[in-house]
Amino acid sequence: MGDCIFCKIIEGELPSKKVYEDDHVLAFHDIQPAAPIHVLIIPKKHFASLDAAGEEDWAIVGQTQRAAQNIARELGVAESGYRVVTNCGSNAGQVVHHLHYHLLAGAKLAPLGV
Ligand code: DGP
Repeated sequence: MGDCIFCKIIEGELPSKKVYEDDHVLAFHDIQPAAPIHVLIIPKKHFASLDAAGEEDWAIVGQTQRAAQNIARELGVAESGYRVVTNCGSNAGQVVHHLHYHLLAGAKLAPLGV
């Protein structure tokens, strides 16, 4: 989608450190890690956020979350714990408008809040 950074990463026009890829989902390390492990998991289909998901998108949203579970296991953090979160809109601090889940792990995470 036009100037979407994550679409460019999907297309290979921008580099990324991939950790997982299948026909519908891509995961790669966040360029600005907020935890020792910080992976972004995205659908290859472009839509702006969870709020922008249409009826036809719920299967791919589920596949994206399933990938998060698999990646956490692959990275060895399923037992110690991890967080999967998506920012939706300006109050949540969403900067990249292509649905993405942050997988954060590798340390005791701060509580969620304002
Ligand atoms: P959000 O605030 O939820 O929209 O988070 C966007 C995240 O995307 C942020 O943690 C930084 C990351 N990010 C932005 N541009 C790039 C990029 O070009 N490569 C990678 N790997 N991550 C990026």
